[in-house]
Amino acid sequence: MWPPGEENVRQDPLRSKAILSRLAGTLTPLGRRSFLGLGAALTSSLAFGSKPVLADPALESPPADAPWSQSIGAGVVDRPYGRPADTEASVIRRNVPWLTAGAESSVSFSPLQDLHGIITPNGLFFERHHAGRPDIDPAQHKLMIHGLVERPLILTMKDIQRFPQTTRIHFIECPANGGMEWRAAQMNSLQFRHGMISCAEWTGVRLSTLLEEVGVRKEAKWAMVEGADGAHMNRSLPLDKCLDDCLVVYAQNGEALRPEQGYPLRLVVPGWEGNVNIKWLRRIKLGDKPWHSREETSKYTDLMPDGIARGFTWLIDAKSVITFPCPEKPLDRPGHYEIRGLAWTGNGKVKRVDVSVDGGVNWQSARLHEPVLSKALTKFSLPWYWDGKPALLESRVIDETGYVQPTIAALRKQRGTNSIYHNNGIQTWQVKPDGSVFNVQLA
Ligand SMILES: Nc1nc2c(c(=O)[nH]1)N[C@H]1C(S)=C(S)[C@@H](COP(=O)(O)O)O[C@H]1N2
Ligand SMILES: [Mo]
Repeated sequence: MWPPGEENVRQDPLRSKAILSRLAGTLTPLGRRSFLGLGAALTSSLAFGSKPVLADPALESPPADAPWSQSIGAGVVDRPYGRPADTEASVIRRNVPWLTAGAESSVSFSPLQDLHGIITPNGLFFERHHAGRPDIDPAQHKLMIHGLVERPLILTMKDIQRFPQTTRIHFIECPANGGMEWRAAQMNSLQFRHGMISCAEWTGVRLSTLLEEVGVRKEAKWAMVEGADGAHMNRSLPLDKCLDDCLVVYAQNGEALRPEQGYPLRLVVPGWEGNVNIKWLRRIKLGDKPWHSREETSKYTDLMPDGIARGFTWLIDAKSVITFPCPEKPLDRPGHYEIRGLAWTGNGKVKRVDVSVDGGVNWQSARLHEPVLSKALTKFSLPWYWDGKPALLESRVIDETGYVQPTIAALRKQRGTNSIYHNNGIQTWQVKPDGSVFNVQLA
């Protein structure tokens, strides 16, 4: 609701001093009063433009016809599979060439700055491959389920599609998202800083249904899940999670999975780190202990300051980011804006998102946009009048378990700076007087 009630305004006295000194001399003093004052300004002027427009004679007759209004457009046969407008050609996945030795074991980041909803279009879903993208013939692809089961099985794609269908919306985030920022802000870009997250509507069969079909032996405690790519990427998953909410999917946003996302079959492990969401899924083996595969020993562990590595850190803790404004989408000029962003948590639903425009001194609750789904991206927004002065924009999510997204400083205090994965620290965007936006970290 706008204007915000008093209960929506929070202050963090610990951060006030440091931040206000950073902004010293450039910002008018902030506090509850200035936010309520801003509320009054917004409600009294609903139009976003400043001039009254009704008297303009240019608005009395229909608009002049542009070239595209003077002829017949293209027919329906030139695009049997649709694609975006040519003028949207810059809205693409991008990779960082220096990050990996080659393009086959690499990552492409989703252009979050150009996306408007909680669903990532299939062609823009981020990619992370360890041995490139295999091209698989679905007629030959099979899923083997064996190990500690009563009736080992090999299923074809046709077999799998006969089981009862389930559809759910979930995000997938690579835990390395933001992994370059443990020591300092490095990537001056929303796409490269946060683009290893995407969200889709997945359709397939519950893993629990398949496990019921093969019959889980009572000694079974773990499942090893393995891909058909050249890496045969594999991970160990506790059986409880497999039986809880994992999906074996063949469709993404209503059509067959894209090859990049694991066509013809992938595992979706809701709310857990991207790496366990095995693509090109070809085998599930049940056992009584974890496998300690490469991906859970030399990778996907977090080296703590005392030299001990945390392992099996599957959960994606609550995280959020402001997607407008951002380095790619600066502000044109002072005036009314809507701060927009995305929040998510592997722990269930997003409960609240707070937004600060002064580096975490004052916080207001943002509006959460429906639908708010479990282990899915959630959209938030907050009206903002930018007065043309420097600002430090931050968002902070609180999930339904009460977990509060930490600052990067707090994360460092706990985990040091050796980690790559699971950086869910609060993002700060610095807005300069010319409207440009920069990735910064506050001490
Ligand atoms: N078989 C297989 N599965 C895989 C991978 C892989 O290289 N091979 N990469 C993993 C990693 S590290 C991540 S973050 C997610 C990325 O999923 P996406 O490419 O659909 O975004 O897939 C996971 N599943
Ligand atoms: Mo990953």
